[in-house]
Amino acid sequence: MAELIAARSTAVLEANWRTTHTVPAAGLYPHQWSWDSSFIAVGLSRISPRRAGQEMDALFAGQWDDGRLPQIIFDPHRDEDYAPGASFWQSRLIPGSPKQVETAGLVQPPNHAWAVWKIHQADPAESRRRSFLERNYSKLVRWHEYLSGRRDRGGSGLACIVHPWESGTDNSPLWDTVMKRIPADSKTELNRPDLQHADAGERPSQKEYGKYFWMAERYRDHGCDDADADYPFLMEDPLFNTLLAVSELALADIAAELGLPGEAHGDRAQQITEALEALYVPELGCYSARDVTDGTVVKKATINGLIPLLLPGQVHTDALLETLNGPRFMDGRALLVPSYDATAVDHNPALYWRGPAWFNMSWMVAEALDRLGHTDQAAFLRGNIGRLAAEHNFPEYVDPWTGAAHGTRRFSWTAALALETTY
Ligand code: 2M8
Repeated sequence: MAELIAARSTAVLEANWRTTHTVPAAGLYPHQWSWDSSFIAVGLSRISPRRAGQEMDALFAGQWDDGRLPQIIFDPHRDEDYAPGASFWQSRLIPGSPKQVETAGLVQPPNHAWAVWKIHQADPAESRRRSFLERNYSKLVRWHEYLSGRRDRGGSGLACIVHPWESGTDNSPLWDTVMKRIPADSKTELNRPDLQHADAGERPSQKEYGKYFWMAERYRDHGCDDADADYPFLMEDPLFNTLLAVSELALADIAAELGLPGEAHGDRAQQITEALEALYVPELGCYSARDVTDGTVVKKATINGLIPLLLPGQVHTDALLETLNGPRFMDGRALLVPSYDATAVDHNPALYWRGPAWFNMSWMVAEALDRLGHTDQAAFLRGNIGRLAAEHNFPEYVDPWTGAAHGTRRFSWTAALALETTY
């Protein structure tokens, strides 16, 4: 079984490779996406550390002067095939943007330092031969400085996201309340090439897209400078900030390997972990998101709120595990972890980030369970990741209860993480 999964995963990754990087899926996602590339590179590192390094190099080529790693690096030949694309962002006109490539102005969750450290660990000799860590350490430090500096819009020590796309969990119920006050009348005409590749019932609605475009326009037209005082979407997300803390710990490991002082990274991870406490919701037994514009914490249980299980020294481990295994999530019958509270009336096991199980999330939960010594449940999730991926042609996401496939197929991070589980 493991050989079959590995062979099929490798074939998907090979087919989705485009000279310098891997696209998330041919058709629906024709450019390079930031956090996808980290997951993809972790998988690639098992079969080709060299290619994993190229994947990250291509991503860092899009870094802005302020340190940000953009959500998307555009393939100039595919501008018609995804919206909003390079012609919407016109990034070269924005001060501080890279001039060799065109990118989005937004970002995605910071799983990059974590990925770089994992790629190094997969083959340290190869990594040293190519100076992989030396090459990337200062870029990662600048990326984190951007997030901890300009993005700490609430002054709480947590980074804010400024658009649902930055969460990676685009139409998560976490954003519903704030989305209500976002206008839907963007100046740009709504163009939905995504609907040529995916069922409309499995994608965000036209109304949501109007709001997504409105926010992206406003952020772009303010020079992507994070200084727009009245900007209406400023959210502290537990998933985003957990990955920042986990990545700070990876930077501490990278610094140690390079013989550099790394205590500041450990301190920073600790500060983020402590600041996250303000996002813990005892009655849900998990973390949630905070709206920085009015200080309210959203009362909804989503997969984002369980990812803090990855934090060492997590004080709510028992409660988080109880929530994971209780009726809101696994309930003794799920094959992979649902993205949204199964007891919620609007849980929909087929709709994008509003119920289905995603392979990257279950993979991160399995990583956390392994670290906590819950190896049986980690093995259960890892086994289902590989099996469901290979059986259903590497779907973007699945029904958590039946395993039925949804979204696009031959999806790269599904393939990469299925491959990873075979090692
Ligand atoms: C989805 O997001 C993009 C926008 O970034 C989209 O819906 O068009 C999300 O699942 C996100 O997490 C992922 O990085 C991206 C590409 O796979 O697709």
